[in-house]
Amino acid sequence: MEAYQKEFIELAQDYEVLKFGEFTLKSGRISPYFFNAGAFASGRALAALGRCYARRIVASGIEFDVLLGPAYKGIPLAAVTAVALADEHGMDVPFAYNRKEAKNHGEGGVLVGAPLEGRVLVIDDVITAGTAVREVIAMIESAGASLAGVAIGLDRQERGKGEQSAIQELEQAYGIPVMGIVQMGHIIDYLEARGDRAEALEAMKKYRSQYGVSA
Ligand code: OMP
Repeated sequence: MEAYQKEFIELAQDYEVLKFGEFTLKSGRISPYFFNAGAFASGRALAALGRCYARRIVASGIEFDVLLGPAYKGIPLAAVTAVALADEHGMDVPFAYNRKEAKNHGEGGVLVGAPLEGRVLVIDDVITAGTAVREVIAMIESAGASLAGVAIGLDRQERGKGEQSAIQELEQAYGIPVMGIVQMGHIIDYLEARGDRAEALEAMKKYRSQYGVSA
């Protein structure tokens, strides 16, 4: 595990973004953990979060023309990532986001910020079954742009419709990389290394054997 990945898990715990217990997911699965990116709710947390996304993106070597933050949770994530790319990596990249409902006055439309042109890198929080991200991909295609990849905070490494993870399905369907700052396996490794939270660790392993994929 890289230093920024450990930092990310610790940050998520400090801000109670990462919680252990019993949670019903959008997919209907009952999960022993939940990642609520909305709880990164202070200036220090957001600054650190932006640095983690930026490091993951730069480490991947992906080429793209514009960052897109899907409403709602993706918007601050893409904004802080754009700031960190500029401050820490000298990359000044265009930034855009969407509204959930089209505005029919003023500048109008659903897209705000830089024009959605060329290769679009989507910044979002979590992918479980991939439903949310597929909606964003449709929006990019209808704007006439192309998808370069997706950067997320957590890859839950869960099976989608078939045997593969939702992320593997997306990567194959669109021929793009989907990169998580951390994966569920990193959280398990982290808990194991610390040697505490034995109950949460057991529940995570059980959940992984039920819904998880190996890679
Ligand atoms: P999919 O659309 O199934 O990929 O689920 C992704 C969405 O589920 C996220 O954008 C969240 O709204 C929500 N979610 C979390 O935020 N954190 C989790 O740990 C799990 C989920 C989830 O419901 O699967």
